[in-house]
Amino acid sequence: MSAPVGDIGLIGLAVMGQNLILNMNDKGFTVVAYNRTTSKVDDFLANEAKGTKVQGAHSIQELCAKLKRPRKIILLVKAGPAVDSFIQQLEPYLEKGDIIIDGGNSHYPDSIRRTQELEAKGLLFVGSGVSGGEEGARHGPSLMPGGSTAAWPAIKEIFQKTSAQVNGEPCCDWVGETGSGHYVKMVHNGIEYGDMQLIAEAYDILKRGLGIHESEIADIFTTWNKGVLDSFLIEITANILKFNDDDGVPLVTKILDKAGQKGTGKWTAIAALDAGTAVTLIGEAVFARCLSAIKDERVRASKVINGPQREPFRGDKQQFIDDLEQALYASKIISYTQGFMLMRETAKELNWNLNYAGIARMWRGGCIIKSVFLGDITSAYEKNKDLESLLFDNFFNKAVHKAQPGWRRVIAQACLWGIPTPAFSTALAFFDGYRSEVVPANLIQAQRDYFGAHTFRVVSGKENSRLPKDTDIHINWTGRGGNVSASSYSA
Ligand code: 2AM
Repeated sequence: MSAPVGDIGLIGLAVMGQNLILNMNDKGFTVVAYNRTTSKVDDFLANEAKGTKVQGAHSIQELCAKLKRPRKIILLVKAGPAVDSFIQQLEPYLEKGDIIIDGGNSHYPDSIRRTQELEAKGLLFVGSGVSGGEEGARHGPSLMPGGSTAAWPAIKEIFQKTSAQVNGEPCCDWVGETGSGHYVKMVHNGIEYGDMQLIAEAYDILKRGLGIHESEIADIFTTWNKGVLDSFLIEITANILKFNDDDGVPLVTKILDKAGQKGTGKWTAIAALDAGTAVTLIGEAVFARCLSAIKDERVRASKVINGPQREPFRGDKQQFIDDLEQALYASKIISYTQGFMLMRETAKELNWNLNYAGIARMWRGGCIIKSVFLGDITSAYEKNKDLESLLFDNFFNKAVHKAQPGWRRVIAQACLWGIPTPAFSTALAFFDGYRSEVVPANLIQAQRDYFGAHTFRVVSGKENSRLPKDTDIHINWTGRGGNVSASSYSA
């Protein structure tokens, strides 16, 4: 048998898999392709991959035999049992140090488990986020690999050449240990939910608040796309708003206002609740989709529940539009602040050494949330890799201060109009909470102690004989409840 020629193998010839193969082939790598339904291998070689260096395999054994060592095999198959099934099928043909890479939309706990299971057998596992859809896969996706750190030197060149490039830098870097690649991809998707919700709220305010037509709103977004909001999502929003149906009516106005979701935003919100981190904006973005989905109920409610009389806007329209741009920008800063807080908290819990500047760099190009803004986040973490929060970075601190007055005016006006701004508003509420030295949790602690003897601590400097320092204190608030705290009894 001839010496193996394959630099990398790929299993799963749906569109993403095919496009990623063609992309890697363009970058000079020899890819060996396999698919459960092997007729797809022949179809692919005879059509899309015709005239390329791509090789086919009709069995797992043949695939593994055609790969140079250490073998590298990317799975791009349906998340869930299919991934475990292929790992099982591959194992007998792999040797120590070979690498299985899962590029599908796996949930990160599965990637943590798979890394541990394969490492115990002397194999290496990488769970990689792949973002950018079919187009990204073909011409340069954002790649977020994490898992067995020993695998990185072997896959680095292929991954970084295959990914999107921004200013000559690849949108791919090593994320960190075990399930961190898929974790970061999940947070990326959550942030995408947030960005989309913020843009939708801005559209709603411009349309229902200021009464501006879609074609003009498109122009506003086009202008914004030249400034701090410069991003893929703003760009496509302008294009969508300009797109008319055959009768000249903006197509977007004919689309049913029920948003779908595949679940990655929800995963992020659940992960945030589990980690005890206030990722409120992504949460609101998920809930806004839930509220949109109960269209019939909303229609009934709209008949019987009145909001305020919507007064026409009498102020300076252009000033308000500029305020709205700042509101969007400030809210976006908060959303990314929260997303990075979540990653930091999880990294602490799971002992991951996350590369935050690298994560921002990976998201700068190739993916749905790509933006100029992510370049600024990269710089912030390059300056200080242990940055506690983006709001402590000089650039973002100044930006949010500058945006603050307009941000508040927009939310206040939207409230008066009765136009919902869950994402804008929760961002501002988080901002005001985060910058508060004192929050009213003292009262919550008192209530908890009053009804449940859950105890509280006293403020430093306010101690006395009844309120000792560094002690869990229970007070008999009513004279009836007794003096025993909840740690020793449950009511
Ligand atoms: P198929 O072409 O044989 O259906 C996207 O669906 C990709 O995942 C396809 O390559 C598909 O293979 C593969 N896939 C989906 N479910 C699978 C399963 N249970 N086992 C193996 N491959 C699967």
